[in-house]
Amino acid sequence: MVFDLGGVWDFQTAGADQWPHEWAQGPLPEPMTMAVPASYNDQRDDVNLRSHYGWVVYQRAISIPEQVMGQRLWLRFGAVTHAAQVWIDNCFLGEYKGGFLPFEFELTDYAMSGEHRLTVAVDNRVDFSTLPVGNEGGVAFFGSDNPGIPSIELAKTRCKPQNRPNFDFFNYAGITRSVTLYTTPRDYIKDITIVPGVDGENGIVDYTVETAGKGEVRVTILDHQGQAVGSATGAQGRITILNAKRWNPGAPYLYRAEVTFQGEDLYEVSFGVRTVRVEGDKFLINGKPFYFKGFGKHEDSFFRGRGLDQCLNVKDVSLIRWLGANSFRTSHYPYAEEMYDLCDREGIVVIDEVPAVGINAGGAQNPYEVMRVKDHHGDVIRDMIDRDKNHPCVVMWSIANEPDTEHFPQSAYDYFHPLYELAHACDPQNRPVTLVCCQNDYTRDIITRAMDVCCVNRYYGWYNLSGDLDAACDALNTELDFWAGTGKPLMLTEYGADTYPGVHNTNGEMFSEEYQVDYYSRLNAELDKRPFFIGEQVWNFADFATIQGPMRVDGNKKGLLTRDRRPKLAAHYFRRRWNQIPNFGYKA
Ligand code: GCB
Repeated sequence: MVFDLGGVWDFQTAGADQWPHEWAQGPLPEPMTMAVPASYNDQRDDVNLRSHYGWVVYQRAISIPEQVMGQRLWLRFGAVTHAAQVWIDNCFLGEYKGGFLPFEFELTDYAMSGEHRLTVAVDNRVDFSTLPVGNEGGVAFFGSDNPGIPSIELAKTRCKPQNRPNFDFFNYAGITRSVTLYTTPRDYIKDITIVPGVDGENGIVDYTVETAGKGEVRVTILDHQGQAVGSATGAQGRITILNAKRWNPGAPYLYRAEVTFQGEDLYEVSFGVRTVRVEGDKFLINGKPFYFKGFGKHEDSFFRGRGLDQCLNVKDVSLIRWLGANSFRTSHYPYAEEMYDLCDREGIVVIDEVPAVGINAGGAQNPYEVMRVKDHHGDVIRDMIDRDKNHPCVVMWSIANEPDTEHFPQSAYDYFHPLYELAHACDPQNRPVTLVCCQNDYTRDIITRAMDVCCVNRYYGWYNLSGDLDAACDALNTELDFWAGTGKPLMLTEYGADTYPGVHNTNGEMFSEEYQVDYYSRLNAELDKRPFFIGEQVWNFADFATIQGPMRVDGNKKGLLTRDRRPKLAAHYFRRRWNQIPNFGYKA
């Protein structure tokens, strides 16, 4: 049984470093209402919520029905950003660090049937020990300030403690994804791992079932119509599907593995028969050279912030298809599990990224010495792959976005190479692994070229050589010559231009809708000439919220769509372009 705990909870803001733990012992003293799941920042018209620093506390009553007694009872959170401490009545259940992955607690020994109080304290602070990375100790730093001006330096020391993200998206926080109570038998299925393969026309399914307790495991594979097409017994095994249909981008086919344990516990997982591998400078899906057409995205919307919104996810996937795209990267954190289920069903290809963004001090410091994230970084890679390993839509893991790979190239190599190996070791399907690098002196960077695919974010014509598209194309070509020499596949995981919707300009100058179209059409013409160039993911799918600052007018405006998902001129340009580019064989 599964009980959804979404709804309107009690909520109260607390201190920066601490929250009063006595709040867990009874009703919150002065609660306000807050919807779950959703970020808390934009739900109410209160600047203190938008800019809150530190802890908040959520609370609600839960009712445990008599029928579930005797079974195991679990409390599961899809994600709480960025750290959580959870209490049931007066008992501390535990804590979790990391804002974008699920965690759970067993309640069996804590909760009898009847009514209980659930308290969840949430910390939104980002610093040198968190992923994503933020400023240390709540001390203000404003990237654009001129250093050394006495009045400004003094004012900075007197600022109230605040989050200054080392990343370009609003630091939304709260209970952002589903909260559920669910039951299992005493002996139960803990995990299922599926590794699909192909043998001629047949599909191969290698499976492993992890259980608590001993007993018979049965696995039945069902096709789309619910017809059994293969079965086996045992916790590990291989099943052959005769004449298996492939899961393909844009043409997905899903099978279902129905697993029973001791005849009592039943668990189902969907999967696709497809292969992924890099060969030379090609990215092969089902043995055919795939071309990525798509986006970097964000989980971001009005009012909910980064909260789960299934309707928005369906809308976004529909727009991805309308645009003729086939893929996106989960920049800059793992998305809600529901989105991967949807992409499996819709045939959208996903590059799955951990929240490792901001490991970069612009060269001023060696981030690999001053930031304390390495162990946590390994944990989020392990946990993300563990969560997403069975999804056919996921074709590559991204272990970071824009770390410093240029100023301390050897430190970057020593830091990331073990993480690259860890990602490979964690993935039963052994998908390609990448790291997304920022605009840099690529000749100094030795780790990006050590990845399976070289993924680069480039802003020639925007942040660099601003407004001069001839110079931008010149620079891009010089860099493309360099990557040609590596023999690796290369793709752009970001390129883009801020575009204020409704600004038009006959000269096509920056910020106008015309400039965004010119920018992409000029650069794309160069990319099209390069056979090793395997994909264009624009920045960004839609406009999104950021911290306020002189570089951002009501957020980041590089979307092809506005934040409320209306097309800019460039969306129509890409729709025409992408509908003419096939998923396979574009650069064959
Ligand atoms: C980047 C970052 C992305 C930013 C983007 C921008 O390189 O990866 O998070 O939003 O640039 O628009 O500046």
